[in-house]
Parts: sequence; structure tokens; C-alpha cells
Amino acid sequence: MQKEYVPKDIEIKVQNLWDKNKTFNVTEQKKKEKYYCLSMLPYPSGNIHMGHVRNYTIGDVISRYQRLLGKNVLQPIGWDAFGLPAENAAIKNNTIPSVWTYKNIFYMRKQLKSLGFGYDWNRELTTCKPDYYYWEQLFFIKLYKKGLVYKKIAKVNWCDKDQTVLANEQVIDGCCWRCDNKVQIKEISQWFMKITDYAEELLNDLENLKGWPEKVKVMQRNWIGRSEGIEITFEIFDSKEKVTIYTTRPDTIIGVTYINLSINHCLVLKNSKNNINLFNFIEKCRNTKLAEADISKIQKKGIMTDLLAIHPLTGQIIPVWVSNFVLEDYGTGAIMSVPAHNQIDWEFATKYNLPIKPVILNIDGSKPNVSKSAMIKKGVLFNSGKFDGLNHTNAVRIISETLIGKKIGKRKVHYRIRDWNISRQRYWGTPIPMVTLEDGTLKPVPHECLPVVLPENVIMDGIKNPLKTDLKWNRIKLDNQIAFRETDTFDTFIESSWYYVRYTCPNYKKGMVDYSAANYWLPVDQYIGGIEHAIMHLMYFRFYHKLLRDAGFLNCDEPVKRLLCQGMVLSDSFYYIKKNGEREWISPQNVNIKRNKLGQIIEAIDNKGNILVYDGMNKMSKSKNNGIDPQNIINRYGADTLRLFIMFAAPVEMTLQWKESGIIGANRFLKRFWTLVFKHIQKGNNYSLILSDLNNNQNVLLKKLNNTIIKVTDDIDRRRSFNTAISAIMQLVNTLIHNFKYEDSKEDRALMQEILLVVTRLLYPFTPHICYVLWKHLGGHGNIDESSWPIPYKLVTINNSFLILVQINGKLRDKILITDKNITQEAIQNMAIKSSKIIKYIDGLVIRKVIYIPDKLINFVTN
Ligand code: ANZ
Repeated sequence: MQKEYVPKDIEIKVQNLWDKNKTFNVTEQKKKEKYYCLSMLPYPSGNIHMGHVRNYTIGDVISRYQRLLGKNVLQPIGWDAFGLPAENAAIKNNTIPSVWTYKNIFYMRKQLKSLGFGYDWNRELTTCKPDYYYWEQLFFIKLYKKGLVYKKIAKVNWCDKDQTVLANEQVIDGCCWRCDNKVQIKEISQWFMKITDYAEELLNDLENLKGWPEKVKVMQRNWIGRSEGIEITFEIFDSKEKVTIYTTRPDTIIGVTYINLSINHCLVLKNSKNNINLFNFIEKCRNTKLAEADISKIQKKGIMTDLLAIHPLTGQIIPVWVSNFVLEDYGTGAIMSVPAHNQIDWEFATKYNLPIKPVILNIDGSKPNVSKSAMIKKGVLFNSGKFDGLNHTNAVRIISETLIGKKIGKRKVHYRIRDWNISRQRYWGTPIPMVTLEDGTLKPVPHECLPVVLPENVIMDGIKNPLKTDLKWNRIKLDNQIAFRETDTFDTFIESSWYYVRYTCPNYKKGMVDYSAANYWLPVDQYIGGIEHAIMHLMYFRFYHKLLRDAGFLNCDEPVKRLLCQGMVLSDSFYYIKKNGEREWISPQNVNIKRNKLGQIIEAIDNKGNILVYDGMNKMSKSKNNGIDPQNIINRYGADTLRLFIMFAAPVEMTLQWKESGIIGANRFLKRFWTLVFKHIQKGNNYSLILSDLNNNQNVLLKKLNNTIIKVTDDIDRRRSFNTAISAIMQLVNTLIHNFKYEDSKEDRALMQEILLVVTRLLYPFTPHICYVLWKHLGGHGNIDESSWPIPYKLVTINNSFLILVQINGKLRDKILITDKNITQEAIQNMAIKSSKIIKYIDGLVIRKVIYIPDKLINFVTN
């Protein structure tokens, strides 16, 4: 065995062995318990970043742990290879999106291998390959035939810079999630998937996801947004027309002072024909498509129509308004306005001087003051005639029953979630397998013409979409007519909605899913990814699972049992202001830093001598140039060090602060462990452990080992608390290093051998390369990959035992395990004095006094 720990010498060798032996390749074995551990698949952007390293290390730790438990573990990987960055890179570098993508995949695959992740590479998927998206197109047609896919003209969020439609979820504060460009509104024909048909199930099944973070479930619940209320019909005065509104607060009905309609409401459109002001108002508002999140933020504008409505309970005549904040596609697109109790209505009524009529008392029974804002709390009714005095629940019930009895009210459940717009006006994506005939009929591409292969050899000029300009590709002959291919491509979230199923049968040719393989492996036991996917990806993914189930492919209701969302990786960021006033961000790898005693940064200068501003710890990103390249760290310290640091530096769900000192610490620990094993082997490790031969001190150590096994197991398995697991292993190793020099007996050697074999396995999920090698050096049986997870030892002599605390001058220095109930003070004293931990404190000193508390404590007082 080599004396020094040199990761370079061992890591590649071990990785090659894993590759050669196909260690992590699996097949379905009916008799073996399965475990499916999945990390979100990467986008092949060019390089692995620290976020990937964190994500994939967590997955690998769990997978390796589960393997040692004896399970049949599937850990696959693939590439989410379609998407916009490939197009942008192709334009910038004068290349082709497919070439750029495949080159990146080639490089990133190597990087993943250099981190030692135990993937079944036989199952590697690349979503931009026709053999993957073929199934997607086939399934799309199936859904189209089932009526779960449709095309409609819709107002869409349009990003002019990216030249694409964005889903509502992709619009953040009115800007594009990707490029931050202001989003505009356009009306074009779009493909939608009916996720709303599954809204109720998607909501209800959240209850069963016991292994999901509450935070994610809350976000999903809010996104689905179930609302229980009532639709109420108001008659229009002097007309046969009616208007139906949706409200969740029928208890406030007597406080209604006007009706408010969305600009696209049919009554508004009719009325605007002879009302030029109304017409102009609508035209002005048309350019905004409201996402719900915007309602409270936008400037509320409105105009009164010529219509009047009749209050259904009081008979009072109230005006009908139109405004820019009533959503046309929520509820009925019309609301009853209660400015006294709804803040948005209050702002609107105040702006346009509309009456405000309070009808709900404050909680203390006093009348609400609505001169400064609405009183939005629920309470007892007043000002409401025969409903006065009713509390909220009764008022909702009785008023609803009254309206239903008059046949002008109907209970209703609405969902906020909208159908999923899956059309993208981009080239680098799966072609939507539909055509339009000359007569305008829409038709799926016939089965025998699938897949609709995306032409890969294209010119990207950044202006024209190659699918739209390639007349050879986008026109075909069908039914003796010219048919025009759909030139939109799928939202790439479709590819990532079912990849986990295809991993179970990646080479299956007879269909999209091999039923028996898929249902052997699914559901995924553990899924790991970033919290940024809490809504979009994880919602579509659950939706697709249900679609696949209903198509007869799957027999479980949810894709994932347990979900872990890892925190972001942060690092220091620095900049200086350039002459033109812009910030120039300098990579922390090129900054010389001075710190004060507390470790705070007091001076930062870059390689060119610029004095830098310290911007604190920020998420590693290109924009702040504060990413740390994993490859650089692997080259300098090895993959095991990087993996250990990343799992040790913070609890998995918290943010992780990148610190070079932490990397050095992790590396130092592995070196010390290596040296300990080296010295142990030098001293001789050919002894076998007989538990009944162990003395008290040895039993104490064995007990510590047991506690460590129990803690590490619980931390990895139940708590997913990897940092504390590592800490427990480190403590045990420190004890071993400390004890090493005092240990010489046959039993000591045998015990050390046993413990080191255990520690090697406890560490293996985190740092598999070094453990692979040390296991061999220690003479462990077979490969560590095929060994089993340690379980606590039965302590032979422990039953009648008790611990005596040993103090020197009142300070606790050791604990010794006593197994003989009748032991004398003298015997305990002798044992204590011989203890390796005590010797160093009393060496050369005179013991002046010994204080002994039977069964508990012995204290030596020295001069
Ligand atoms: C009268 C009222 C009085 C309301 C009151 C609230 C408080 P959720 O729970 O989110 O479903 N609303 C209904 N349709 C709307 C639309 N298309 N655009 C904008 N707002 C709409 O919210 C339901 C409430 O949102 C409804 O109840 C309605 O205002 C408003 F003290 O009606 B309420």
C-alpha cells in the first residue's frame, strides 16, 4: 500500500473498474427488493457546475447506501437535450444546435464519470434523439384522439428577444424567466394539453405524498388553486340579458354596489359596438394579458358601461363597469363588487367614487371603518336585512341556499391552474406531429410517417426559424393534398415529464413503455432536484404520470415517493466599477483576499491590481462570475474530497457556502484516514475479532462504533442528514487516530481491523474511490461495492456494565466501562491510571487525593 494518499492514482483506476465490470448496471430481479433513485437530468450546457455536483452526489450517496443494504438499485442518467440555449449558442458560434449539444454531452459525460457516480450507463437517454421523441409524438397523437390535446387561438405571453411563447409560469414579474426581457401579448394559434382535467386529482393526491417537502406541496396546492364558491346571476335592467358572476363571499352580497366585467366579456363586446369610449378603453387594455399574480400590482382602470344590473336580493339598480383587472379566463369573467370588504374593489371604488357599503362587523362586534381600506375579515352580518346577525358560516350557507332556491345561484368549484400551452415557436425541439390540410383540417401525422424527424443540418441565422423556411420539410403530401406541417415544437418540459419511465426500458422497441419493467421499478423511491422545479416540472411530471397510467402503461398513481430539494450553492462574489459605470465581476478564484480575525473579508484585489467590492455570498452564476469549476477542484484534490466537502458543508436542503478552507479540511480528513489505515496495516492486521475477549476499554470503543453505525444509518436513511452522518464518522476516526499509539494487543489490532472495515463502508457512499481501495488493502471480502452495510455488534459483556467517569482535577477526561458489579475502588483506580487518555494528564504529577463516588465517578486531584 502506498504511504501517501494520491487521489489521481486511484480514482481513474477505480472508475475504469466500475465501467469494465458494469457494476451499476441493473436488470429487473423479481426476488430482490428494488430501489429507484433518480436525480433530475441535466441540460447539456457545456460544463458540470457545482449545483449538479451537489444534486448528483446526494443521489449517489443514497444509491450506494441502498446497494449496500442489498437492494437492486437503479440510478440512471440522461440529457435534457432540447432547448433554447443550444440555438443561441449555435448562432453565436456559427454552428448547429445538434453539434453543440452532442459535443457538450460528450464532455459532460466524462465529467460525471470523473466524479464517480454509479450510473447504469446502459440506460443513458438523450431527449433530442428521434428514438426518444418518437414515443412522445406517438403519445401526443393518442392524447389528441382522446381529446386531451387541442389547438386554440390564445393570447400568449410573447418574448420578442427569444422569439417564443412563454407559459404563465415562465413569466416572472412581467419579464421572461430566461432573458428578463419584457413580455408582450400576442394572439396566435397554440397547442394545449388539458391539465385542468386532472386538477382535482393533482390536488387530492398531494395528501398521499408523505415523503414530499411540505413547502413543495403548498406551492403546488396554490398553483392548482381550488376555489369553492357560488355563481350568481344578475338580470340586466330593461333587457333580456343576464350576467353571471363568481364569488367566494356570498355573505357580502348585500354590500354589492356595482358589477365589474372583464374586457372580453360578451356583454362588453356587444355594448361597445355603440359606445365609442368603451370601445377605445377595451382596445387600450387589450395589450395586457393578466397573469393572476399581477392583479394586485397593476394600476386599476375601468369605465362604466351603459348597462345597469338588478340586485337579486334587494332589487336595487346598480351600474355595470368594465375593468382591466377582472380576469377573462377565471370564474365567469365577471364579479360582484363589494368595495367595503374586498381591497381591490375598494381601490377601484375609491378611484371612481363608487358607493362603499359595509355589511360585515368587526370581530369585536363594532362597525367597520372603511374610509381608509376595506375590512376583509370574516364576521357577523349587519346592514343586510333579514340576514343580520348571522355569522360567516351560516350567512354563506343561508344566502347560498336562498339564491339556489330562487334558481339564480349555483355552487361551483373553480381551479386557477390553466391548460398547459405546449407550443413553442422554436426550432430545437420535438416537432409537433400534426399537419394542416389545404382545406384547413387538422390531422395527426400518420403512424407510418413517424417520427417526424427534426432536420439537424440547418443554418441558424438568429432571424429565421429553419423549420418555417425549409419548404421541403414543412410540406408533405397527404390524402392527395398538400399538407402543411406544424412548425411549432414541444415545450421541453414534455421531454422531462416522462424520462423517468423510459429509463426503466430505454431500449424497448415495441412501445413507449415496457409494462413489466416500468411497473417493477416505479414509483421512483427517491427523486432529487432543485426547488426551482417545485411547480412547473414537478406538476407536469405528476400530470404525465397520470396520463401514462390512464393510457394503461403504469399501475401506480404518483411518480415519486420521496422528494428531496437540495439548496443552492453560493460563493463569494466580487466586482469593480468600470469606466463606463458597469460592474466587472471577478471570479473568486482570481481574487487575493485579506481577512480579519473573525474571518471577515477586509480587502480584495484581483490579479490586475483592481480594488474590488465584496458583494457577499451569492448563488454561483455566470452573471456574477462566481462559479467554481468542479473540474478544477477534482484536478487539485480529487473527486472524493469534492464529494465529501459538498455533503459535509451544509444540510442538504440549505444553501451551501463554498469555502476553499472547507475543501482543504475535507482533503485533510481523507489523508488522515488513509494514513491511519496505512499504519494499521504496517503494524499488522491479521487478527480476527473475538468479542468475548475484549477488555473494558475495547468494549467502550466497540460501543462507540455501534453508536456511530446507528447514527450514520439513521442520518442517511430516515433524516437525510448527511452532514451529521459525516461528522459522526469523523469523530470516530479521530478517536481511532488518538487511541492508535496506545494500542498493541492482539485484541486491539483485531478490533481496529474490524472498525476500519466498518468505517470504510460507512464512508463508502460519500467517498467511494478511496474506500474501494482501502477495503482491498484491509483485506475486506470481495469488492466493497458488493459488501453489506454494517450493523451494530452484539456487545458480549455489556449487560451488567456501567460507565465510570474519570476526572482529573474535576475535569472529565475519560469514561471507562465496568462490567463487574463488585469491583473495588482500587481496581477502578488502577484501570483509570492505565487508560491512554488519562496517562498524558497525570504523567509526572503526584496524585494527592482520590475522590470516588461508587458506580459513578472517580476524580484524581494532583498537585
Ligand atoms: C365578491 C367578494 C367579496 C369577493 C369579498 C371577495 C371578497 P379565489 O378565492 O381566488 O377564487 N373574482 C372572481 N372572479 C374573478 C375574476 N375573473 N377576476 C378577478 N377577480 C375575480 O377568489 C374569488 C374571488 O375573486 C371572488 O369573490 C371575486 O371577488 C374575485 F369581500 O366576490 B369575490
